[in-house]
Amino acid sequence: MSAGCIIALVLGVLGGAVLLSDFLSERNARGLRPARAQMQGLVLAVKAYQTEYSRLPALDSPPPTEDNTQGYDTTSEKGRGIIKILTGEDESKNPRNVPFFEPPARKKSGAGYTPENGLVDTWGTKGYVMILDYNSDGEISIPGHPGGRISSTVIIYSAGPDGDYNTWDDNITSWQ
Ligand SMILES: [Ca+2]
Ligand SMILES: [Ca+2]
Repeated sequence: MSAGCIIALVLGVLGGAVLLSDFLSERNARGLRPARAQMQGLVLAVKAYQTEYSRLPALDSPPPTEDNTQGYDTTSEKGRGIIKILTGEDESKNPRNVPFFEPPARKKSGAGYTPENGLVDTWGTKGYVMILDYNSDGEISIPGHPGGRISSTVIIYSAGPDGDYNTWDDNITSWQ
């Protein structure tokens, strides 16, 4: 192989790598804004539910008396249950059938909502995690930040583009 060929090959590989990293960062960035919007929509839905019914949406009655510090993943059974209350699909917990939350439609990527799979984040793999102030002290411990507390009745976070809840650098949170 001639030197020219090798240089062309190297440039081609480098060019491909640049294109790939551009593609990946664009894909990641594309998910950020809608993820934030969906999480904000959920926070507002919980607060609107609270205003309407003077309690937090809960799966059991009587409701829990301690914050669900581990959170409800919106793709898990519990998380799906909360979403159904907020969308007005669960008449027993939302007797006035108010659609507090309008879930995003399911996309080919797997992102979006179906009653069977729950709400999948904008990167198409993980759910959002919701923590609710069930002990009614107006505060919730910040996950991943020992000792940190935030004044709110609901917080939500996403695993971010990397799909890993434990890597906080890219996680999207409702409180920042
Ligand atoms: Ca609390
Ligand atoms: Ca992460």
